[in-house]
Amino acid sequence: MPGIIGPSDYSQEPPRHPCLQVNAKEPFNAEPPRSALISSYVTPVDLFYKRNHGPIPVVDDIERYCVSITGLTGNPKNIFMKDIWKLPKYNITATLQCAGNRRTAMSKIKTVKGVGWDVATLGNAVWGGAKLADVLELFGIPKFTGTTPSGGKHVEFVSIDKCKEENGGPYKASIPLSQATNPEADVLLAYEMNGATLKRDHGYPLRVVVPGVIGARSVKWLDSINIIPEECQGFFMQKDYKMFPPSVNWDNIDWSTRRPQMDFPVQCAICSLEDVNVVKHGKITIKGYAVTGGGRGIERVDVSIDGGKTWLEASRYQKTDIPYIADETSSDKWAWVLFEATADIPQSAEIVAKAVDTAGNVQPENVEVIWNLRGILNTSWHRVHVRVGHSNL
Ligand SMILES: Nc1nc2c(c(=O)[nH]1)N[C@H]1C(S)=C(S)[C@@H](COP(=O)(O)O)O[C@H]1N2
Ligand SMILES: [Mo]
Repeated sequence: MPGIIGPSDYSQEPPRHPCLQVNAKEPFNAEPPRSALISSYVTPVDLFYKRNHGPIPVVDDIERYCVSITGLTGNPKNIFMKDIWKLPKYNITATLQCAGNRRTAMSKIKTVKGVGWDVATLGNAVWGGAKLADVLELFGIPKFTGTTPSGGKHVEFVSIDKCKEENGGPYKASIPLSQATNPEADVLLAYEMNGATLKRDHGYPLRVVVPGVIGARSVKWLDSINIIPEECQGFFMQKDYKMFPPSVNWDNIDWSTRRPQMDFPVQCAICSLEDVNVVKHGKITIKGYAVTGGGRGIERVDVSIDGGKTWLEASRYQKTDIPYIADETSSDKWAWVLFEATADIPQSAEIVAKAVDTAGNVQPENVEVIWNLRGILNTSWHRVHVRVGHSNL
């Protein structure tokens, strides 16, 4: 595709913040320290987790860069950045979370395959861009379309990066056409993040943002959009990012039995405490995030200081720092909630947090019951241990 190159080595990687915990270097996979997440409702771009499957693409000519749209009757058509900038611009606050968030804790039950992640493989950003529904309308697909006259039912997003899982081919994923053409689903072709031009690590010049859905479907460095009759057959849709029951292992796995994971289930984590923290006296602050998928929003967060025997409800603190946008209204739907509670702990304790979404969905109590061989969707109650001790300082 003109104007953008997918390098085959790591000699052109962008600079990164020294605070990031690097879980894999090539491809670059990193998350911030968990405490960094809770100091602002909108996650600074530098500290936003970075999840890649290949070298970061390089744009050599933004004017020639375009996305090709195929699969409609007639020829492929191109859309250039100048055309995308002309469409109505939306700012959508949405939390992007990798399906592998909290994988390390799951791997402690039994080995899983995948990059190890702590609890910070997510971030909340204000994404600026055009709605995919508007772009598709430009190409003759009306809003609220489930099937095109030629039988198109899914929208596939293809990148330019080179991934070894795709034998050196690009990263790709798809979503249903009905979601893509629904303006309320807020699927964006984003060119901004937190009011500034998208950074290379996050998909410059253009990425998809599918709110409420696991991060894997928000394809970065968009190269083409294809209207297809069946969901994308790429590796990351068919041989990865599927949730299997605990009984499935690498000898009996049949990938075709499961559908690709889309919506993110309800999740939360404590970020003000590490496991294990020693506190000087008994007063602790329990702060963290809670987020759910499908646009459902968070109803409440419960915290416990006795391992889950008794609970108190946390309060929310947030939204004081969206400087960018006055017309932003979407955050209750797609964004996380930051929560806070304080408690006196007389002795060493297990602190627990669990969230409930507006559909009444709750997190599973133990990671054992949701263990799966790829280590995705660890949404079990988050537990940290605190010891009351005397500081030597
Ligand atoms: N082209 C491309 N898009 C991609 C990926 C990728 O490796 N290549 N990784 C996906 C995954 S698994 C996640 S969780 C998010 C991460 O987005 P971020 O790096 O902007 O945080 O991007 C998704 N989109
Ligand atoms: Mo991911």
